Amino acid sequence: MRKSFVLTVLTGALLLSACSRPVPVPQDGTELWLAAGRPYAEVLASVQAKVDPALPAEGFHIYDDGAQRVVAAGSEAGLRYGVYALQRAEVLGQAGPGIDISEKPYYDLRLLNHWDNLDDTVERGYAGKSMWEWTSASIPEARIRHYGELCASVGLNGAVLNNVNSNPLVLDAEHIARVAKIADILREYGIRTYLSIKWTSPIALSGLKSGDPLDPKVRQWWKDKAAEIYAAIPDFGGFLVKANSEGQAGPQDYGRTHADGANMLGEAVAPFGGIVMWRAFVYSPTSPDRANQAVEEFLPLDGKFADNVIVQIKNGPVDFQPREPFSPLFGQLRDTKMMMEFQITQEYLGFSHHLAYHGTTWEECLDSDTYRDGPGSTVAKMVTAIAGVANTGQDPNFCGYFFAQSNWYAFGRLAWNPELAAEQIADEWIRQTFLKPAGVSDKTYEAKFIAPVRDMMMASREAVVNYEMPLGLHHLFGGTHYGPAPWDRLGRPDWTPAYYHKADSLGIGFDRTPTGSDNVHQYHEPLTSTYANLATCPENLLLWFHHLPWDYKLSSGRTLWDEICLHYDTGIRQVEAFRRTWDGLEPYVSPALFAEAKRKLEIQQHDAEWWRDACVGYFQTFSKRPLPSDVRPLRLPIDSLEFHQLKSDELGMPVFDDDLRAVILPPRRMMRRPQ
Ligand code: GCV
Repeated sequence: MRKSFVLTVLTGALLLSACSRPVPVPQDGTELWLAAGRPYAEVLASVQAKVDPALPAEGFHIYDDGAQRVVAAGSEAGLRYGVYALQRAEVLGQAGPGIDISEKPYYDLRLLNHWDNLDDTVERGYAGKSMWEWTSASIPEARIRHYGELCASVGLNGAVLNNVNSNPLVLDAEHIARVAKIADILREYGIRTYLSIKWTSPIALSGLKSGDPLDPKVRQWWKDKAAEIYAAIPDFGGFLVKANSEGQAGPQDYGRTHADGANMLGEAVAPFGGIVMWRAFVYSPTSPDRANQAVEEFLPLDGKFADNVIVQIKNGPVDFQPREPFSPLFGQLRDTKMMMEFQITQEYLGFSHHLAYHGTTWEECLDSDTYRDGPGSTVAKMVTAIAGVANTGQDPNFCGYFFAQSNWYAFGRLAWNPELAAEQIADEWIRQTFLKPAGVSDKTYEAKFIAPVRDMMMASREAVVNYEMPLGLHHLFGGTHYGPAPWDRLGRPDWTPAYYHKADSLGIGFDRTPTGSDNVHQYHEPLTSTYANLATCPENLLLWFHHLPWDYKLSSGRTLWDEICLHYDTGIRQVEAFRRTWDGLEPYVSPALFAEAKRKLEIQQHDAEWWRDACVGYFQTFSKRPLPSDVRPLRLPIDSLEFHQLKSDELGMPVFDDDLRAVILPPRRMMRRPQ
C-alpha cells in the first residue's frame, strides 16, 4: 500500500470515529436549568405577548394564531411564566405547530425561605456565604437578577431573605433600606420580598420593656414598624416567624398563645395587605415525644388565627429527616390556613455532597392522604401555600453541586403544580440543564444519557435513606447533621439520636402506638390503625412507629437485624452503581460537570460506608448478632468512630483528605456510652 493512501485511510478513519463519537459541550453548571433553552428575551421577541385580564392573574395561555405564536396572560407576571413555559416546551420538543398550553399556579404563595444571616453565614447552607452579601457595601445585582430569572422560570413568587433565627437588626433603618433595594430588583421578576423577624425586636431595637403581644406599646411598635417597611417597600409580603422554638422567644414567654402573637403581627401588616407565616416547628424538651408536639400546641388554637395568618408546617413531625411520615398537623387543623415547609437545602441528606433528588420525597408527602375530609384529602389539598428552605449561596452554581440545583427546580415545579410527577420533573430538569453533545442522535442521547441520569436521580433519595436511616429510623446524626452518631446521648434528650432509636438489648425503634407515645392517634383512620398495626404499618416507617425485637420477622422472612444490615449495605451498593453509571456517561457531559459529580459520588460512597460502619457497628453492640452472610463486613471498628469527631470548616462542611476521606479528629469527651 502506498504511504499517501495509508495516511488518507487513517485520517479518514480518525475523522469517521471523531464524527460518530459524541463531542461534549463545555459547560460549568452556572446557567443551571436555563442552559439549554433559548434566551428569555429571544423567546419573548418571537411571540405576540399580551395581557388579558380575563385570564387568571398568574396564569397564561400559549397558542398559535395562524403563523403567529401568542403568549397571553392575566398579568405581567403571568406573561413571564408563559414565556418561560414556552422556553421549556421548546427544549422538551413540545412546542410544535398547534401548541396549546393553558396553566395557572395551584398555590398563590410559592416562596423560598433563605436562612441567611446578617454576617453572611447561612444556617444549614452548603453553597458558600449569603447570596445577598449583607456585609458588602453594594448589592450583588447580577446574582440577584440571575436568581430572579431562575425563580421566575419555575414560577416562584416570593423570597424570605433572612434566617428564621432572626437578627433584630434586619428591621433597623439601614437594613430596611438595603432590603428595599433587593426588593426593587426581585419585583422585576414577580418576586415579593418577605422578612423573618425576631420576637424581641421591640426590646432590642427600641428598648421596650416587654414583648407581650397584648401590651398596647408592643402592638403600636409593630404597627409603626410595618408602616416604616411598607413606606420603603410598598409590596412587601410580610413576616415569617419562629417563636417559642429552639430558644427563640415568643408570646408564650408572656403567658400568651401562638395565636395572640401571630394575630398581633397580622394586625400590623393587614392595612398594607401583608401576611404572617407563623411556624409550627415547636417542641418542648420535656415532652415524651417530639413528634406529638405541633398538634398538641396548635390544635387547641384552630380557628383562632387571623385571616392573614398562615401556619407554616414542616413536611414531617420531627425535622426534615430523610424519611418521615407527613406531619399529622396537616390533617388536624380545619379552620386555620396551613402552609407547607419543605427543606431544599440538604441538611440531613449529605449537604451539597450527596446526590439526593428530593422530587420523590416531596411527591410522597404531597400525595399522602390525611383523610381529614374523607379519602382524597391529600396533604397537597390541605395546604394553601408552600415554602422551601433554599439551598442557594454565593457559589457560582448557586447550590454547591449541580445535582443539588435539581431540588430548587423540583421545588418550584411542585409549588406551581403539586400534581406533577417527580420523574417528569427530573426528566425536564436533565433536558434543560445538560447540553446535548454534538455527534449524537436524539435516540442515543435519550437511551445513553437522559434515561440513566433520570434513573439515578429517581433512586437517589431512597439510597440515602438506606445508608443513613432505613426502615423508619431517624435522627441518627452527629452535631453538624452530616455524619452518623447513633451513640450520642448527652445533652437535651430530643436532640440526641438515642432518644429516637431507643436501641437496647431487646430491640430498636420508637413506640408511637397506644402503648407508647400514641402519636398514631394524631392521624385519622384508617391511618391510625394502619400505622399502629404491625401487619399493615409500611415497612419503610416500621421503626418510626414501633419498637421491635431484633429477631422480629419482616415480609422478606428475614429478621429485623438482618434487614437493617441489608438496607445499609444496599445503600452503599446503590451509590456504587451511581458511580459506575456516571463513569459511563463521560462521553456525553462536559469535563467540568463530569469531574464534579465523579468527585462528589466518591465522597458519597465513602460517607455511605461511614454511615453503615457507625450505625450497624453501634447497633450490633446491642443486638449481639453477626452480620448476615450476604452483607459485606464493616470496614471501621465502631470504637474508632464512636469516640472521634468529624473535622468541618467554618461553614460546617466536612473537610476531606487527599483520598477524599472525611478527616476524623482525635477523641473527644462527649460521646461516651453509658455502662
Ligand atoms: C433555622 C433544625 C435545624 C436548625 C433550624 C431549625 C428550624 O433544628 O437544625 O438549623 O434553624 O430546624 O427549622 O427552625
